[in-house]
Amino acid sequence: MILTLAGGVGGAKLANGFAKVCSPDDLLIGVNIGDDFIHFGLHISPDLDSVMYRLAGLNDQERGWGLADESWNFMRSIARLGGPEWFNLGDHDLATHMERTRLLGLGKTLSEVTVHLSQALGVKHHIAPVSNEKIRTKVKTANGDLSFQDYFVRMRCEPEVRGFIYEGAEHARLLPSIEIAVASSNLQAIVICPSNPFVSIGPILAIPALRELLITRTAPCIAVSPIIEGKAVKGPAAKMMRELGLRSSSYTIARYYKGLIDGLVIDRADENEQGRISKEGIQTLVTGTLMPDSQAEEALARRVLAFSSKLRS
Ligand code: FO1
Repeated sequence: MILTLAGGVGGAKLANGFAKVCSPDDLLIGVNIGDDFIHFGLHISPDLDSVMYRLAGLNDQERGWGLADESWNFMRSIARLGGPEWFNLGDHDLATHMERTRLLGLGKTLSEVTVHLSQALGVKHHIAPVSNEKIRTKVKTANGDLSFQDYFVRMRCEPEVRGFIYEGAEHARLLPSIEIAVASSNLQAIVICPSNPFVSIGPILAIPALRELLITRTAPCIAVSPIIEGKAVKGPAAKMMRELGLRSSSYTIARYYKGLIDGLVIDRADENEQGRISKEGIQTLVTGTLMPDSQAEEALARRVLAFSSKLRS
């Protein structure tokens, strides 16, 4: 059994790679819910949708979020009515938020709804929110605390970050299926996908039960660096590091996860960081980590699995 922890675009890509390599019974994809928010009265779960759409082969590659072959009639009509236009909801994507909100309203949990929606889209693998309870990432900035989507979309990641609050994480119950997976003897590896450590993985690691399980883990835990040559493949991770007074590097990723990971996968471009990372007691796999297509996603998943067997022996 492999447990992957994912958020955002990089997470969805590598999760898809693992879905190509592992059978549904051997893979559990734990997904960040800190980006979730209510908009137009709808419960929107961007990271769950990114993973679900990627595994369904329906995601829009250029945007990195939402569905391909989208239309925008709803947004055009919202604009005509003077409604909020900062967060774009495609007509087909809108159905996902409507149906999720309807099912939640009937008393289903977020994990039950996620199973229902992903199976309806033909996804065979298990996609799970890391908790059925509410966790919301707040970004502390020079001009106050912002909700995640306000910071990320409305303000286009421009405000300088000072820190993060993972509201609700300290009381959130880890999803039982993830708790069982991490504690089970046939867990082969835990993989932290190349997602933003602060706003995609941070909210997951802030769940006490999961952090505890990672510290006392029996299977190797491997992270894949989302930083290559000091830059984030996508998103504000490098900018956040600089604003927090950190160097934007894979070494900073190693320090961030120190104590929770046994191995870090870094790109060939960062081979020179291998020595410093090893000094932190973290083994490294140096390989190509960019995933321009599904073949690259699958190849990286295979290399991470081989790396985990090496760490286990
Ligand atoms: N990101 C944007 O930059 N602009 C948008 O208008 C936008 C709309 C959107 C709608 C649904 C959805 O699931 C995601 C959407 N995203 C948008 C991306 C979203 O903010 C990010 O995927 C995550 O929250 C961070 O990875």
